[in-house]
Amino acid sequence: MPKGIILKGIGGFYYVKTSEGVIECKARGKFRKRDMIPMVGDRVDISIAAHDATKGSIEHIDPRRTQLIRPPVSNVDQAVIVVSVTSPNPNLVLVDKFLVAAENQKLDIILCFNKIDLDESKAYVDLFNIYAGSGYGIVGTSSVTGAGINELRNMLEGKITVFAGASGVGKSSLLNAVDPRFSLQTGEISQKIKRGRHTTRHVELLALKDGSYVVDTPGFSSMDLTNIRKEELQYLFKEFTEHIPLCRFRGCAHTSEPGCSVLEALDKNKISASRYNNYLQFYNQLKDIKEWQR
Ligand SMILES: Nc1nc2c(ncn2[C@@H]2O[C@H](COP(=O)(O)OP(=O)(O)OP(=O)(O)O)[C@@H](O)[C@H]2O)c(=O)[nH]1
Ligand SMILES: [Mg+2]
Ligand SMILES: [Zn+2]
Repeated sequence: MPKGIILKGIGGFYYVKTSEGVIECKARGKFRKRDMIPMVGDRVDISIAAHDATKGSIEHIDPRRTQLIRPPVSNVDQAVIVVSVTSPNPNLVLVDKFLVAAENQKLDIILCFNKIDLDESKAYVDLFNIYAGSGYGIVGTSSVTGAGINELRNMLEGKITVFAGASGVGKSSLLNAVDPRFSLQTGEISQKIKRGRHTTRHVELLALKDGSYVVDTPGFSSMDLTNIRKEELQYLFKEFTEHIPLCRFRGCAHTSEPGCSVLEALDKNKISASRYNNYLQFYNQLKDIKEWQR
């Protein structure tokens, strides 16, 4: 039975990439009965229709390693969080929310600082420094000059990667630079369409030549963290984790406790003030959420 991966789903049809090409498939009724709806990213077994080799049926779905809700894609390995160094200016509160959400989904994370061609004052060096201690992969790019694009492409190898970040930071432009065959809509056009009537955007896996996949997403301007418990938040700031066990008190919230190792690391600039302040801000927001409100 041919194996494949679901690239997209439209109106009850699933487009499955196999070694024989892309096959338009329906899902068997047994999935509906079991409440199992195929998702983009699913690895599947299909049967080919006897009368038409371009059509088929999904017979089996492999267990999902991961399952994102926004965007609805399974088996994602990593997220590239795109931040533009200027126009629009970086919003580090939002960036850290993206990072926390991606950590919470147990994704590998790459930080991509884009539009470095516009950054004459080299402000991106400060951004690099804020995140240098985080342990995330960091790359500086320009989809205009092509700087950093090879490096970025190498970071995608063999993985399913979701590109996320605020609107206008250059996600679609970067993907077009990584592979010009994608010809994704960028800039003004994409903005206009978003405000118009045709706001539906189908989630799609885009195949790179080497068998890697990428997913473009529409930019979002907010990120809800309220499903995260305040005690879990500390572990979603990656550079905190080595310090947490060294705090004097168990259950230390790292706000003003004596003998707090996170605060000590902040003092010694091992944790950046920007990251710490955002932790504190998110913590104070989560603190007031009751269990029943989740
Ligand atoms: N100077 C410069 N402009 C860029 C770069 N990357 C993207 N742009 C421009 O920034 C604008 C937004 O780019 P998009 O690729 O549409 O941004 P996006 O993140 O996909 O935006 P949404 O789809 O709305 O979330 C466009 O006008 C691009 O031409 C870059 O590296 N340098
Ligand atoms: Mg876009
Ligand atoms: Zn502490």
